[in-house]
Amino acid sequence: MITTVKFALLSLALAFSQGLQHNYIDEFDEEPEAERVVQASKYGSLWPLPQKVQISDVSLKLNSFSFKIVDAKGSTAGPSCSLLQNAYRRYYEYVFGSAKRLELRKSRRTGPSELTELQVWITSPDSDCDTYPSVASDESYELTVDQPIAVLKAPKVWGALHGLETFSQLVYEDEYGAKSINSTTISDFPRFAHRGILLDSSRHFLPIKVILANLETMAMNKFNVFHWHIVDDQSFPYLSRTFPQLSQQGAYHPYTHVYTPADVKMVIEFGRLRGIRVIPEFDTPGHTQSWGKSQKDLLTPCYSGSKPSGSFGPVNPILNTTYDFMSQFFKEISVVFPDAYIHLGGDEVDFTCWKSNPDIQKFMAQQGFGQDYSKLESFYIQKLLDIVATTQKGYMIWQEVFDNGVKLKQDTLIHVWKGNKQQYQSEMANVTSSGYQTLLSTPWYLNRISYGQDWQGHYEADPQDFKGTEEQKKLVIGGEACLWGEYVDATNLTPRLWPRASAVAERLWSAMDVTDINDAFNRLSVHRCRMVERGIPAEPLFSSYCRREYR
Ligand code: CP6
Repeated sequence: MITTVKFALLSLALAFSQGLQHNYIDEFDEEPEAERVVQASKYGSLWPLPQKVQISDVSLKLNSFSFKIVDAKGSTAGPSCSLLQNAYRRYYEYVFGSAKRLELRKSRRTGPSELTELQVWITSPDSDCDTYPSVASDESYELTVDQPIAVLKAPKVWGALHGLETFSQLVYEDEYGAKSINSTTISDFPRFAHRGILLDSSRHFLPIKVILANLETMAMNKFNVFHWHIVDDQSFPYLSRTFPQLSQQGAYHPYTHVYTPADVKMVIEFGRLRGIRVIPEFDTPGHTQSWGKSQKDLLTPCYSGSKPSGSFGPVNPILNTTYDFMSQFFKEISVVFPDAYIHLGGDEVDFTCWKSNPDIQKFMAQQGFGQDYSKLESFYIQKLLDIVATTQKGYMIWQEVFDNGVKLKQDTLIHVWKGNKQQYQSEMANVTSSGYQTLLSTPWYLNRISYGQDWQGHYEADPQDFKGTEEQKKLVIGGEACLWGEYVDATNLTPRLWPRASAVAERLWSAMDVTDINDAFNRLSVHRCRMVERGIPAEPLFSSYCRREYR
């Protein structure tokens, strides 16, 4: 399985020609690493690296006819747990998928050193099989591979899902396509509980197929939160049962570019079966142009001098009808999306329109806000948070809401997305010293691209790298890689995201001291080929080849 790239000379030649271009094209500010070839890691192609791994030299054969993934005897999740049965099927396919035909020809019984079974043993009295994953879910597992059986032990199904992925990553192939696995002991759990990917389905509509393929790839990388930035200024593809006119008027197309209740259900269940939470974001009061297409009076009319200009700004915070609408809307959202959290946005509110509007000016004066429009923003958010709190949901918000000093419930998650390294580090320090839990995204804006191996920068960033006490560090519950959609649709989403998001996956899952960039390159190169082999068009890290290329 370990691919040693033999074409060092070829890549040298390629790099040389790129080096020549470098003299003429200024934007190419990174030198290709001409000498870099993929080498075997002692950890094989495990990604993200488990917390504790011991791989021995003893290799065992896997035969696609005799090998089975089964429930262990004492397991609290049996044949009735379709989440697990589904996963067994999936991982059997991933382990043997490409080699079954080869083996038909030479399907002799293998010798004495064979692995015949993977037993999956859920140990906790409640397996969580029929529940939704949460931030508190136990995702740990232990895996022992030893002749003649392997045992995967996990308190809950969530750990078992991760363990199955890890098991599949241990399997490799000899030059005849026969599958082997080495005797191995692994004990594993995530460093952070919240490991997310943000996709934006407003700037471009993302077909359900693309979203599901992304969830599948997330599972291969042990991500566990799909942050669905579902609507924004440009379009409103969410089909609301309570307010169907929102997508009828606000989607790019009222039938073809919408997510129906059935679509949303499918995404949520597909995620659940992979241990992935779906957290929707309905961003207000800014980023709401598409909402205004159908909801008259929801947005603030902007003025040009003493007359309305015909354009609209953020949500109108001074009307009671606004809050009636939000109550009804978020009541629906809280039922449609089962996760305990909703992302309420609150970022990038432009005050220009509010400032131009005489009614808003009057309201500002009445409330004693002076000229401080962030007070008006806080006024709105405060009321929105009170509304959402009545739905029993927790909320996530972008950092501006914290920066503006809005009074927040203590369990609010503050999502840090702005600034340079120094700025986001001090933001993390401020948020946590106020006792709030936080999530980091700033270094992981994967919509930004540059020439060269930018995954290394994503790999090096660490959400706990800021000045603060141990208590503060504990309030960092993870991070999210963001793929904003201005320049992304179904044609380029997957290769833009993968394997660059994989770098973030390892930072969020593996131990803090897993920072060896060369070992990461070696494992990630093979992991990337594995994604390709599984039908995911993940882009290459550098000059290289995969045994089975994408087709
Ligand atoms: N849309 C929304 C966006 C962004 C944000 N919110 C964004 C800002 C800067 C960059 C990328 C995306 N497109 N609703 C900020 C959270 Cl570089």
